[in-house]
Amino acid sequence: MTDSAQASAPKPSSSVKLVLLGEAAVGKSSLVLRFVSNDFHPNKEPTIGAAFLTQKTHLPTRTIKFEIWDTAGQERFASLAPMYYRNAQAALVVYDVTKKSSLQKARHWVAELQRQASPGICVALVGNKRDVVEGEDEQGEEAPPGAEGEGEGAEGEVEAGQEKLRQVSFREAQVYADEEGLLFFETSAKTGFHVNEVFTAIANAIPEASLKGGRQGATGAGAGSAGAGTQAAIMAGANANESSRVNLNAKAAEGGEGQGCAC
Ligand SMILES: Nc1nc2c(ncn2[C@@H]2O[C@H](COP(=O)(O)OP(=O)(O)O)[C@@H](O)[C@H]2O)c(=O)[nH]1
Ligand SMILES: [Mg+2]
Repeated sequence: MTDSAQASAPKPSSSVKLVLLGEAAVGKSSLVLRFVSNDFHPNKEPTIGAAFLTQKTHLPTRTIKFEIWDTAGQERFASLAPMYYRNAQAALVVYDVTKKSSLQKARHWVAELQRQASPGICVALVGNKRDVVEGEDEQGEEAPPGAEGEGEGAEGEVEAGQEKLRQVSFREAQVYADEEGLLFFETSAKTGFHVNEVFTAIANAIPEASLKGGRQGATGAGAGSAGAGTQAAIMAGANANESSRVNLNAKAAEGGEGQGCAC
């Protein structure tokens, strides 16, 4: 028997270093867990430092092996982030659609990437926890493309006395992503909604010229050799090589004018 993949000619394989950034508890680790293991933990413990995982995405013409650095969102780890986005070809900047402040934090990360990461980095803005607002969206106001009932009904028709859970509208984030040249998705790590799509879109958007073959992509901080689906929790600053440290003197500030990503 042959596998579903027809082994006529092996597809070229390339490694892509991808970093996840975003406020604590927006669901970065959960998105990675969904992508790598198709699993979800309702009470996921916070990431300490950063975690390294790998997963492959098969495109029609090539295989992309993502080398994923999942960073901790807490402020005390923020200064370590450059170690992880340095040399990254892709970044997921994640916010939580039920938490307005997390989009603000995402904007800061985008600005920092535009100033300090590799010029051609492909950045995707990801609004996670879509499942939480599913019921509200069905009432019309914020229904994103693809959802039923889009655009119909008056604004804000949530039942009287009921607090709206959605704090970031699809349109607001879409407009921002368009302005900055970012890919944009709303996702749910809980249900798996759009999770594979984010990674496939990134894989498709990485310019051919910046794809490296073999192991060359694994040049991140203390890049280990964790196998597919394994997790090597890196206590950033403890295990990371001294030589991997970078100058952290530039602080994130708003209004950074960077060039758009290559995607
Ligand atoms: N309802 C819902 N909860 C989520 C989703 N993604 C993550 N969570 C929960 O949000 C909390 C924080 O998730 P985690 O992945 O640790 O966030 P991180 O700090 O950004 O890595 C955990 O309790 C998760 O179970 C999602 O898509 N929907
Ligand atoms: Mg985490």
